[in-house]
Amino acid sequence: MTRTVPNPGGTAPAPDPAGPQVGNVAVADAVPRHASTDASDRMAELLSDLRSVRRAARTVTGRLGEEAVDGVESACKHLLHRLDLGVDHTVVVILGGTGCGKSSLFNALAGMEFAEVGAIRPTTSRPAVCVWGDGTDRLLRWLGVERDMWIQRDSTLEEHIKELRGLILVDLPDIDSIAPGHCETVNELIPLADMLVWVTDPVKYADRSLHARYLTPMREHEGSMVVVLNRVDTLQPADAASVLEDLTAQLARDGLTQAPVLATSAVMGQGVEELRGLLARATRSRTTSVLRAATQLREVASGLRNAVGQSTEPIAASREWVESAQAEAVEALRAFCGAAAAVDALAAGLEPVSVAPPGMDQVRVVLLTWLQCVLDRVPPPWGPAIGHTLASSQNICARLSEAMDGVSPGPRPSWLARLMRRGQVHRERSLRFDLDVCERLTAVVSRTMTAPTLAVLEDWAATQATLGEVLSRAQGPGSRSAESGPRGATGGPD
Ligand SMILES: Nc1nc2c(ncn2[C@@H]2O[C@H](COP(=O)(O)OP(=O)(O)O)[C@@H](O)[C@H]2O)c(=O)[nH]1
Ligand SMILES: [Mg+2]
Repeated sequence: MTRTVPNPGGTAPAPDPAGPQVGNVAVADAVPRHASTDASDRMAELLSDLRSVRRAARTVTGRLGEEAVDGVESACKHLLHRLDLGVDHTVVVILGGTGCGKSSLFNALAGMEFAEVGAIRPTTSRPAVCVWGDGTDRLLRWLGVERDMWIQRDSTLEEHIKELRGLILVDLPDIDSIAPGHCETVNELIPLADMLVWVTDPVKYADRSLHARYLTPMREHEGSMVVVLNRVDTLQPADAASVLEDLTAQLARDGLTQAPVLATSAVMGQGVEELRGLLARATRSRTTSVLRAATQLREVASGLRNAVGQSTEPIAASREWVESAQAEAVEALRAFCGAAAAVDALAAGLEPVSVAPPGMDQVRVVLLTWLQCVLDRVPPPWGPAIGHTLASSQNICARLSEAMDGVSPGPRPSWLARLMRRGQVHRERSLRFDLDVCERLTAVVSRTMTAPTLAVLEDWAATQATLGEVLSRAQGPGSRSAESGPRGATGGPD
């Protein structure tokens, strides 16, 4: 009574030939302690993506301010912290509504009565943890589990204990608990879990709190989820099949089409072995934590990309319109400083010409026209970001005065040259003068307006490219979803 579970392929780790150690006990069994090539490749890819997202966030912060990247750095640090704690252990949380049998399933998997089971609800108020193997202290501290709430299963002899080595199973309070603090505890632990086992039962499987508050918003993480319909012993087999079908249809409406759905009875033992096998494979694959972290990072990258805004044109096109904005600005300044009239006068052989640097009001007009052009072309918040990097009108005025200092058409041509070459000599002089003025104006506009604008646009394009790469890699040929569908992120039923 299980939704078909595909082979995720390539996730099975290679055994460690050196005979790895847990504490001082050799673990030469089916549970390899070193990452397989697949696991280390995925880890390397994830670390590189993490670096990229942090770099993108830093670039954006430099341009748009802290608020634009709110939470990105802390989310990345959280993921790095989890990865730093190692992939040898897999944190699986059991969660769901009151009385569905979470604690009973926990005990059935643990093979002992450790979690409090109760007819009076809600019973579980603090997370109870069962650890298979050792070396988990740092992880348990990170999870915030109190010492009296965890128990260790360690044996090199008992098969069912050996196969779960590396598993950290957490029994959580109820997601629909009315008791204060229970929901908060659950919500705090969800981001820390490598895998989530959602437990429901024939009475509660359509509950809004489960579907609307948790499953639908978390559908992107379905690759790290398992859904369990517990208490099937309370139904006739035919009814159990139809409830399971109904639940599967509801999950599809939530956006979950790949997560395994199991039917269990914690008290009768039905489906418990299947669930145990699934957890064993997820733990053994040693990619479960990496894949969950990758999904979390994808969510962060996607949020950042939305905040940053998507470009509608390539950077080359942006360069083109910035160049033409520069030409317009130079033309306006040329007119404001009297150069356009002076050039005409010189061409007509008139003297003297007077050219003065543009005034503050004129520079302001040029700056505002520039900004309007920017705001028309780039989405918020990049327009204001460019505005902040442009030089002030005072600064531009000062630079223009400096640049225009000493500009002159040069000495008047001799009477002989005028006589011999007629109007040609005036045209040449006027053109030379015009070129000199335009070069001086262009140098100032380029430094104070064009270069800062392009620098921001290039940062924007680079940020988008970086985030696009991270997000497309997540869907590319090497990704979990492309290999085996999101279900592979459980690490794998194989
Ligand atoms: N018939 C039946 N009863 C169950 C099953 N699982 C749990 N229960 C009972 O349901 C009640 C609540 O169980 P508990 O594990 O505390 O649920 P939790 O609140 O989800 O942790 C207890 O009386 C259990 O004995 C099951 O699979 N079948
Ligand atoms: Mg409980």
